Amino acid sequence: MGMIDTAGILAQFEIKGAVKEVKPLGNGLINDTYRIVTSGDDAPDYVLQRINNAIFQDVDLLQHNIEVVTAHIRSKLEAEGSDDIDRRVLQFVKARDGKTYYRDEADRYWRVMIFIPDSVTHEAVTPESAYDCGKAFGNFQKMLVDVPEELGETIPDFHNMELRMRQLREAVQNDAAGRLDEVLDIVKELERDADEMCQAERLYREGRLPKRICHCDTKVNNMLFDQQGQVLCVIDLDTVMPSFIFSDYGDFLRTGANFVAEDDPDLSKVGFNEAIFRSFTQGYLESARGFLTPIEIKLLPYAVALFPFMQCARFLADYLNGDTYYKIKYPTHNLDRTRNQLALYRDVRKHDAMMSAFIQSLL
Ligand code: GN1
Ligand code: MG
Repeated sequence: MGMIDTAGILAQFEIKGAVKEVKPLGNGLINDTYRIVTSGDDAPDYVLQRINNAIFQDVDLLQHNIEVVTAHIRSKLEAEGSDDIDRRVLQFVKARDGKTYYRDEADRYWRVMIFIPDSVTHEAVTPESAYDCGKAFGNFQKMLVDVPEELGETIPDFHNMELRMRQLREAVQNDAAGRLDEVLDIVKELERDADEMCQAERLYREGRLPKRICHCDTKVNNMLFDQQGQVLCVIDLDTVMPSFIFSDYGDFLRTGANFVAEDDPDLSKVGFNEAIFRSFTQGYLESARGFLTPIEIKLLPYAVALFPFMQCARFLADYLNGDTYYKIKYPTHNLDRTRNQLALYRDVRKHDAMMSAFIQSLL
């Protein structure tokens, strides 16, 4: 915990019980997270989190989104008579001033949630769990289709492919780290498909594609499971914002359906796992097909390609910029990530027809 005065921070929130222990939780790269173990009858454990306000610059907007979304999900669960509601949606603890976050003297932002008892996270996806993940993320979007107010973007244009190409072109122009020569072929390949990959933004401007409230960070470890392996709820709500539904569908498969991790340098192992694609898609469509428009469904294979493509452009831009955004463990880490995502993109594109046929077969 270093210099952080957890007792002082926790004193700002309306928590029950006495703090017995504070221990690090999870392996997120963006926020710092701690589990607060308490003693005392009916005192729950808590999760204390420092919000990274370098990345999420409008904490007030961010927490407002989270409050609206969790309240909406809670009311949906109540209306359908769901059991165990407190384990199916996150609950935030109010600070003394009534807000769901607290800003300390050092300009750090903190929030506290109730720790969901008997919950675990998983790091790996199997064909069996992919179906449940698809259902859960589809259901998350479904519950939020009728949120009664417009939410802001916690990172403006987060998944806007046109913006990501502009940022890459700028990085190429600047060549700040002097690395352009070794990646020219990759830049060319991305430029070749850039127009196609930017079709969502064009369709949006033409009024043919909606934005909906999405999670925008749909990794398997952003979900809580119970001890029996059933999905409890979706967590890590900082990036919940209006986006194309492709964000949740495509980004899950980018990590979940790659045979290896996104930074594996052995490109011969990178590839698109069809079994996981199939079961995730089946689960997702079971939840989501009722609200998706034909164009959203038709473009699901595009979404599967879009996210490795976008991530490739983002990693490459960061490599060219001299590694200013993503944490790296060695100097060519972002280059390995770039090549990995490009290899995945190429392999996904070989599955375009298969993906479309499979989706058609489910409808
Ligand atoms: C970042 O920190 P992490 O792994 O949850 C990034 C995602 C990228 C991902 C690539 C706010 O997420 O968009 O897909 O790295 N999040 C942000 O590993 O930029
Ligand atoms: Mg996370």
